[in-house]
Amino acid sequence: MPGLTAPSDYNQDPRRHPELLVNSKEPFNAEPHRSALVSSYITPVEFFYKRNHGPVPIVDDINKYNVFISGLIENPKGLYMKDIRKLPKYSVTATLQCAGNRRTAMSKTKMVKGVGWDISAIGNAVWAGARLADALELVGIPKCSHVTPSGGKHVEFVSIDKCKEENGGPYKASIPLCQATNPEADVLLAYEMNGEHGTKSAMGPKNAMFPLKCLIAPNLISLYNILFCMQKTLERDHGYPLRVIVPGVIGARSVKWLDSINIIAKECQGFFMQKDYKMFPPSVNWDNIDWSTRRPQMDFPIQCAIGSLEDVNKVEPGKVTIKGYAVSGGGRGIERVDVSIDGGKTWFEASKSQKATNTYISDGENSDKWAWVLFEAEADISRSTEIVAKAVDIAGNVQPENVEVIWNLRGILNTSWHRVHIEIDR
Ligand code: MTE
Ligand code: MO
Repeated sequence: MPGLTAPSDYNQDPRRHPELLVNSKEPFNAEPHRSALVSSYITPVEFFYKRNHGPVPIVDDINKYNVFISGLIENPKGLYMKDIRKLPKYSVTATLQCAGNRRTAMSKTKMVKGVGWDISAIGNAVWAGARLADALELVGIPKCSHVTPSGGKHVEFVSIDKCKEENGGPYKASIPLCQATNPEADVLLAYEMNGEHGTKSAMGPKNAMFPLKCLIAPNLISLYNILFCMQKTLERDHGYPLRVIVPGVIGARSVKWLDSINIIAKECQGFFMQKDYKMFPPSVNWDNIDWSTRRPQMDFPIQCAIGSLEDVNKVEPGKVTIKGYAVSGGGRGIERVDVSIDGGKTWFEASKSQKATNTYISDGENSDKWAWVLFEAEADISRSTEIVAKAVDIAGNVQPENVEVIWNLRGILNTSWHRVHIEIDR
């Protein structure tokens, strides 16, 4: 692939914030602390969870980089970064959530396979880029198409990273053509995240600029960026130079380091679509699993979690702040968040907010229907107890009470009521 290469080892992976909780080093999988996650409506890039399946690709020459669009269309075409940046720019505030979020809690019921995550394999960012629907128009596919004249019904995104699960092949996924070409679905070819300046070069241990960038104050970093790399870009971990963002859908479909787009008749047959990220019933185990019986998971279900309290927090008797996030898939907003301080016997409603705390959010922002809400409640606690949160979305969908009833062998979509035990320190 011109302009973009995929290393076979992790020596050239970027440096990451030392406070991230690392769940796997190679490939790099890490999440922020709960309290850091819920302290801002927009998740700062350095604290945004990172979920890689292989070494992070490297851009050798951004001018040579292009995305080749082909398959069941008349005129295949390569789009260079300059072509994509020429298309109208949209900013979409969208929550990205890994299907494996809260897996560690599910594995306590019974062992599951997969990277362990606490509640922070999720983040809310302002993604900016071109609409996929506009890019597909450049190759002759009209808006809101269900099928191309030659029978294309799905849009496949192919990366270049080397993934063990694909036997060293690239990560890939697809979405239906009607979603890809529907401007209202807000699917983006994103080249910016939170209006930040990404670190473009390989920042391995050998890179001399690293200590400088890491140690100097944030405003000096901005100055460095303004002087040396004017253009805002994604960070390498999040897909530099270009990634797909599919709002309202599990993170696995938002392919990073986009290399090519294929218009295909049947959904993508890659590992991550067909042999992973599918929701099985609790009765299915590794001996009787038949992957073909289930569809690839797309929209994520209603979810919420408390971030201001760790499990088994020791607190002083008195006021406790219960703060967290709530989000639903498919653009369904949050209707309310219920909180209980007696293990779920009685409930009261938390206040919720979607107010931007950052100034750049007003810059061309178009919608927050894909974004989480933060909720907050205060309660007087006098004895050790279990604090619980559960959300309801605008379609009236609720979360399951217990994790046992949704247990599945891959440990995905743990959306059970979120509980934290707190103990009174006397
Ligand atoms: N795209 C590529 N090319 N390689 C990957 O490993 N991981 C996917 C998705 N896109 C992945 C990818 C998964 S499972 C998730 S949850 C999100 O990217 C994570 O995005 P982030 O690392 O920017 O948070
Ligand atoms: Mo994921």
